[in-house]
Amino acid sequence: MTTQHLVNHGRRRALAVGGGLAALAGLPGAALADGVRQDPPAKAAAGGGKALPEYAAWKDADAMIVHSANTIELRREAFGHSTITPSERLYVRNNLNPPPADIVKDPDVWSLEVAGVAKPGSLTVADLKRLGLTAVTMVLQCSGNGRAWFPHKPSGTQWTVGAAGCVVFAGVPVRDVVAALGGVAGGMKYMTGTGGEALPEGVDPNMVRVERSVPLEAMEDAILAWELNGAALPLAHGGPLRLIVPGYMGVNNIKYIRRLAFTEAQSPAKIQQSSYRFYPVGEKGSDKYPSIWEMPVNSWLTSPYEPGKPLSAGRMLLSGVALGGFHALKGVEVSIDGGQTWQSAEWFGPDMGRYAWRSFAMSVDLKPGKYRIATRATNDQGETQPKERRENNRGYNNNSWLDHSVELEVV
Ligand SMILES: Nc1nc2c(c(=O)[nH]1)N[C@H]1C(S)=C(S)[C@@H](COP(=O)(O)O)O[C@H]1N2
Ligand SMILES: [Mo]
Repeated sequence: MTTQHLVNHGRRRALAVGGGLAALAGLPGAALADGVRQDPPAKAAAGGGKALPEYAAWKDADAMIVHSANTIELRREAFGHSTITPSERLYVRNNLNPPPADIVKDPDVWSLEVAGVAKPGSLTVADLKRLGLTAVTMVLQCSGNGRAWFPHKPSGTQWTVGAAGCVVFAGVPVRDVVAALGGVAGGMKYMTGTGGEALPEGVDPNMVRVERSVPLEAMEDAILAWELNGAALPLAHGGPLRLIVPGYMGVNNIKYIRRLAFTEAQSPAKIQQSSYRFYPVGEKGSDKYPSIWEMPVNSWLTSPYEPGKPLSAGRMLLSGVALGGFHALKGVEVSIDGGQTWQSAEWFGPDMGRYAWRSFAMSVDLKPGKYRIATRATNDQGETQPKERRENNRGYNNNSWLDHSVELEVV
C-alpha cells in the first residue's frame, strides 16, 4: 500500500469516526477572560458561548472559541487537512479595539507614511500597488499560543493551539518601496511599524500604541500586504494595509499600518520596551530581555481530536501541522507512548515554503487503551521542540512537545 493510499484511507476513517463539530457544540470553550482590553459591542450569539464581535461576525462561529471580543481562537479539531487556514478560521488578537470598518471600504485611499529613507513621504495603497507584487504563505501565530499550559497562570488569553494559522498574504515587498524612496537612510538598525488604531485620550501614547520594531534584516522578506487568502485584507486582520514579517511572531505584523519607519533605536512604546519580552517568572519586563521576534519550531496533533469521545480500535490516521518557525522545517516525529519512542511521520499536501507549516500524518493500529500522542518537529538548523516548556513570565513561545500532546482513548 502506498503512503498516499494510507493517508487517504486514514483520513476517510478519521472522518467516519468523528461526529464533526456538531458533537462539540455543547462543550464550553476553555474561555478565560483576557487581561486589560476594551471590548467592541458583540453580535447576538447564535448558539452557546460568547458571540463573535461585529467586526469578525463573518468568522466560522462553530470552529472558533471566543475568549473575548478581541481574542478569538481556532479549535484544535477545526484545523482541517488543507494546509491553508481559511480566513473564516484564522484567529484574531487585538491589543486595542480595531479602527472603524469604513477604513476598508476603499482600501486604495489608505495612506502610509514612510520615514527613515532617503526620500521620506506618504504613499497610498494605490501607489503601493504600482511598485511591486509578491505573495508569501506563512504561519501567523500569537506568541501567547500555548500559554494555557504554563503552571504559574500568566496573565493574558489562555490560548492552547489555535492562536495560529497558515495563510497567504499578498502585497508589495518592503524592499521595493524602500528602493522607490531612495533606500534606507544611513545608520538605521530597525524597521518600525505603527498601527492605525485611535488611541484613548489622556493617556501617554507610548503606553498604548501598537508599535513594534524588528531588526533591519527582517526587511528582506517583509511585505506591505493588502490581500489575505486571495481576497481584500479584512479589517479583522489588518486591512487596508498590514506589515508582514514572515518568520516573526504575530505581534510584529502590524495591522492597519499607518507609518513605517527605519529607525536607529527600537520604538519607545511599552509594547516594544517591556511587553513582549522573554523574561523569568516573577520579574518585570524590560529592554534587557530578548524581544519576541523569531518564531520557534513547533507542531501539534489536530486529528483525531474529540475530547470526551473515545475512538474505535483499529487502524487510523494521526495528523497535524508542523512549522519550522524562523527557519525551514526539516522533519516531524510522532510518539504514541508519551515520548518514549518516536517515528517519523509522512508529509501530505503541498510544501508552501520556508514560512508555511506542513501537514503530516502517521498510520497507526491502536488496540483499546489510553495513548499519549506527542509530535516533535525539527527545523533545518537542527532545532527541535523541547520536552518541557521554557518558563517565562508572560507565557510566550511555548513549543513543549509534552504540553502540546493529547491523550486519546481507544475502545
Ligand atoms: N495594529 C495592530 N497590529 C497588531 C495587533 C494589534 O493589536 N494592533 N496585534 C498583534 C498581535 S499580538 C497578533 S498575535 C497579531 C494577530 O493577528 P490577527 O488578528 O490577524 O490574527 O497581530 C498583531 N498586530
Ligand atoms: Mo499576539
